[in-house]
Amino acid sequence: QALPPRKIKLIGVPLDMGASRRGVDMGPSAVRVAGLEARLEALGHQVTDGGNISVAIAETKHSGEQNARYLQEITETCTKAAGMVTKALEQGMTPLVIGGDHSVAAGSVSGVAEYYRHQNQRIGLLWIDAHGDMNTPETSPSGNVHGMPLAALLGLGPESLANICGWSPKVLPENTVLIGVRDIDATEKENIKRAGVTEVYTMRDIDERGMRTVMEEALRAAGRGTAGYHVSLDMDWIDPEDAPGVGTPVRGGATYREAHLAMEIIADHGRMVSFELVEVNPVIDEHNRTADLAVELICSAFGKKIL
Ligand code: HAR
Ligand code: MN
Ligand code: MN
Ligand code: MN
Repeated sequence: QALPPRKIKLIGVPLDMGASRRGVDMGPSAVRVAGLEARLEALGHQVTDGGNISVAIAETKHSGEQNARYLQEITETCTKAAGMVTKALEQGMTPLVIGGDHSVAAGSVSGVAEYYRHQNQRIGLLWIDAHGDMNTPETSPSGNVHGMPLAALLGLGPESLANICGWSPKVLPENTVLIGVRDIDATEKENIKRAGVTEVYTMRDIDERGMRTVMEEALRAAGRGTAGYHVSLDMDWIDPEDAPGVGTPVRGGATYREAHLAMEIIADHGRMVSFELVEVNPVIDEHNRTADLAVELICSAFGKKIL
């Protein structure tokens, strides 16, 4: 049904030190329990589960600077994630990273960018999220690092995250696209401007212009001059009605069908080089239905069609 078949490398990252609400460290387990491997293999893909990256336990560590708590531990985890992602691509596999909080993206996107850099190519980035994740330690209202990974990838900081793999920035602003945002801090808004990111599609854009139009424009920008794009899907993008089990729910998100349609369009274009799904929080989920939706959306992104 889903062609062409891919070799998929599953990488779990049970990280929750980037968030203040606990529990997204159980995300990889919940998504596996929802049948990720079997459901992808039913589409004709070959899945190799690489297990979970080892992550420090918050209770055993000191949080460090309050404007970017656990930055050191998060950087260590992200560095490991980057290495695994680069290696998967070198082996001809498509990385599928399951978080964990969104700070892991500073690692996974770096790993993808590093692989393509060796081929003198750059990548695009689709950031699908209720939030901008464009804070720096200086602008963050919370000190939570999961509000900072996109700023790191664009080279605004925090420095230790920005410099994973030893270089920065990992993506250019013109190939970086925000989709579905509806909760942006005032200072964060400045950072988006400062970074030069203009491809920002808010929920209002989706309401007014429709998901189809928004996705076509988004994929064009992310794909322009790039080897392809990484998809970073924060489950809080979806309306809490359909995805209650997330770290930081925000009303007014994408509907069940809008979310599927976005993933189906990504699959149709065939230019996705890697995928990541983050912020599933089983502690506040309802009978694992957010994890189940996560698996459904991953299947759509990897080519599952209704007919
Ligand atoms: N903007 C807020 C902050 O930086 C909250 C953002 C973090 N929440 C997320 N990221 N789930 O997408 O603290
Ligand atoms: Mn298998
Ligand atoms: Mn996020
Ligand atoms: Mn978010």
